[in-house]
Amino acid sequence: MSRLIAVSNRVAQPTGNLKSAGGLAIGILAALQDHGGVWFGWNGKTTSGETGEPHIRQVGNITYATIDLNETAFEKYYNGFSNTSLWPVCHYLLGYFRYDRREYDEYRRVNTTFARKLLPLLQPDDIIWVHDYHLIPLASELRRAGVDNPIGFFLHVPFPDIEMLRVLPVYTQLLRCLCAYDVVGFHTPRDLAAFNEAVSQEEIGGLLKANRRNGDQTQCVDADVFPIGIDVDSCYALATDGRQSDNTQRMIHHLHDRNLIIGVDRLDYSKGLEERFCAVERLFRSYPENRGQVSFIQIAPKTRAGIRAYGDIRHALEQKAGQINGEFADIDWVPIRYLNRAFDRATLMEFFHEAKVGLVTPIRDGMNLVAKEFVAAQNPEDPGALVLSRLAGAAHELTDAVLVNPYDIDGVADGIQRALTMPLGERRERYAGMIEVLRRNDITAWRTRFVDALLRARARMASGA
Ligand code: GDG
Repeated sequence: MSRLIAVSNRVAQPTGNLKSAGGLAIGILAALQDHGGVWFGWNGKTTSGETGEPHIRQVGNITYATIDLNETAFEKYYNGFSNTSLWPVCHYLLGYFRYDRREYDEYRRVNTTFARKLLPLLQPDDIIWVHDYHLIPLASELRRAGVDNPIGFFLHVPFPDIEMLRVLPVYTQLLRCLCAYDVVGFHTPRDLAAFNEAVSQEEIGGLLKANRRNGDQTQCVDADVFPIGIDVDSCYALATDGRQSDNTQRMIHHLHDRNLIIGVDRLDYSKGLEERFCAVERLFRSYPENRGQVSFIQIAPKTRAGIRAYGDIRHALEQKAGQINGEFADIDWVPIRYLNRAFDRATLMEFFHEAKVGLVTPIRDGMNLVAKEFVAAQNPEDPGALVLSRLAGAAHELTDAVLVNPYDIDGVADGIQRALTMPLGERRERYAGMIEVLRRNDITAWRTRFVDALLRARARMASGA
């Protein structure tokens, strides 16, 4: 069996419980635990000097190979180009967009560093799977260094329409870099269509061909849809194994048999949290029967603390939660509990299991694993209902959720009310539809389909096709 080399900006700590890991790390770890392999990337430490040799650590069937990064390079590559240029463009949020050529140059340099440090670890039979927007140029760099293993790229965030992409002065370079991969994967058919549209633009078509590994070949990169999934049984087992955490017991005690609405998101402006808080406020205003009867818990661990917009949203949410609680709270009831910290995974699944409504309303999201985890953690006999943004990739699969437009505050409030009052029969039917999709497109299917595409790419190369 070929070794699978997964490469991502950040590698999760082998011994950590992934409390602060995002969806990408959850997905990669599950895929690697399934298949075995190497996980290469940044270890979360910055230094004032040059990047040293990778630190190697074996845990179970996974080899962790991690590097540190120079602090100035990190600032420009990560906080700068990756998260202040690419992230807002991919999420159609130009209010947060900024471009600086020096940051892009550093982004390219860090990708070169990744390639240089990965190179000595590679073996001829390896297949390489690169993850996300931080590392778009990595295949070009590896090819330049003579690597001819199959290399795939998976984009965890949305691929924007070409008109949005054009906001980036370097978009043609990035498209050309994407076409140095053998396989490029997206979450949804919409992302794939946007990518195909972008590369089919005439000016990029020419660049594409020139960039292929064999300059004389004109075959196109194999681009396809690989919706990321979850390990359904493990979510359910964590939710129901009877070892209820202290946090869950306390939460249930304070709930006093009220209905629980739950939201869990990294603290990110793309997750639509301000709009969501407004919708919960509107729920208590438009449907006053919920006052004293329903509690909303929002868990939002901090991320990307080095970027100002992320501090701003934190303050805005603290203010909004305070205002809503100030207006509606009673002696024995608080409408919103806003918890700005991470919980362990088992506790999250237990919270999902207890909740009557899962509230997942990003204003744009590649997929959204929380939506899937919420459904997986439900009691099949008496499941809670999912209220899901149409602008999340997950809405392509979870069509049995109560779908809402996250900008439509009244619409989301109506959606929550619908979920709160949904008859058991309808909840069961919707749950059955969603769990069927989750099982079909689970984490194993995601990994298997992508690895198979890489193996096919290798077979094509071997046959010279
Ligand atoms: C990116 C894309 C795409 C959250 N809080 C805690 C915690 N989490 C876990 C969740 C879930 C993961 O983090 C978040 O995944 P999402 O998919 O919802 O969102 P992103 O982090 O933005 O992920 C996204 C994903 O990559 C995969 O391709 O779906 O669109 O943006 O697993 O449960 N985990 C723990 N404590 C927390 O407090 N333990």
